[in-house]
Amino acid sequence: MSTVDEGDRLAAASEGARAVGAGRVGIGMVGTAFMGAAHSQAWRTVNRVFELPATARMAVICGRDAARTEAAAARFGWAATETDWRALIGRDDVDLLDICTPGDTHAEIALAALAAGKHVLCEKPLANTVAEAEEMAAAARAAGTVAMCGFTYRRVPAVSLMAKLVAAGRIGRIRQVRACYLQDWLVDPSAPWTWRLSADRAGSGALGDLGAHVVDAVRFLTGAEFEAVSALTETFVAERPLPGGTGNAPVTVDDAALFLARLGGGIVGTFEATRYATGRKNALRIELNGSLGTLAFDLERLNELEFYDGTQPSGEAGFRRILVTEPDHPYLSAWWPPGHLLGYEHAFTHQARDLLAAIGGGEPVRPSFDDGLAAQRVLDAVGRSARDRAWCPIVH
Ligand code: SOE
Repeated sequence: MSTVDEGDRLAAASEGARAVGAGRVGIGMVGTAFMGAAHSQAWRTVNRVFELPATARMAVICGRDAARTEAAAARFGWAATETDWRALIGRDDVDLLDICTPGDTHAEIALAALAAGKHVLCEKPLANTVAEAEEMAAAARAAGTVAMCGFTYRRVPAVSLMAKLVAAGRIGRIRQVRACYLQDWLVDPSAPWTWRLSADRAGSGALGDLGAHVVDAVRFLTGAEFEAVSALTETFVAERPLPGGTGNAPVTVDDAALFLARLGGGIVGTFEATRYATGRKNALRIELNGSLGTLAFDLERLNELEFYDGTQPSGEAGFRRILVTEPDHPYLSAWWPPGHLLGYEHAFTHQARDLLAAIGGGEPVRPSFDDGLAAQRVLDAVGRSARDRAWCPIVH
């Protein structure tokens, strides 16, 4: 561990020590990869940006490999390390379990944390099956602690603004939804196998990884539940090389999922999640067509929202681009002056903000584990519909 890293780590620990008694919330995070890094950035930043009734203390990070976890602790600013997540459950310096692990471990960790009276932040999708998600949601309701599912895109300011405009009736009654999440990191057949390509580990492929975000965002924006779906899925590359060149492993999940849906309120929609949209790197796109107008968002232009106000005189109507960086836009008053733009990571800091506000100030927390369960039911129905080549109803 380098001196600088040790310095970061001591700074984190001393900051946490200062916070003891000042509404401190000890965080114990399981996972050291991409989501572990993103969540660490959020915990490190949140109290430096937002005035909150609670302060996050980055108490302990947990990973199976001791050396890699030590390196992550030094790099990300965690005060301690563990190699068994069960140790976090028993630590009295951990008030919140932050689960950043593959989907096959979410239920076991979350249930143990809730039973121990901890708050929980669980990465999406909530679980790999509806049964697991039902158990987790019931445990969260019984525990009475704060339990959030990490659908961070609700907290991109432009998406939050989109929800506010819908709720204010600015596009009237929603008729159609058009939503997709397009990536292309598997287009190269030589891209190595990962746990995300195993149904046992990940539950599903693009559907659960990317489609879950689409489902949650549409539930959040419309306030409507998915009622029935008709789907198809495809796996384009059936096996991939194992890292280290020790042979190949089968791909047992979808590479792409496409589905039609009926939602409450008479809404109809078309949906897509794929890792084969060559050239599209991280394009979560949502368009809502209403009786009075349209709103459209693209994650690859995440500071912008397109708005067509159909109430304007036809000679003046047209799509306008709202640059969502004004201080009265959601979360923006804490950041930079208009036009100075936010990024992917800021939604994670907003997620941490809302968690601390819920823990320290009793603010309601969404998306809850019940939201995670609702999304899981849609994912499950899409999988069954694709398998059975038939419409599949969804019972919530
Ligand atoms: C997939 O590549 C992924 O990392 C998702 O797992 C995340 O949820 C999404 O935010 C970015 O893309």
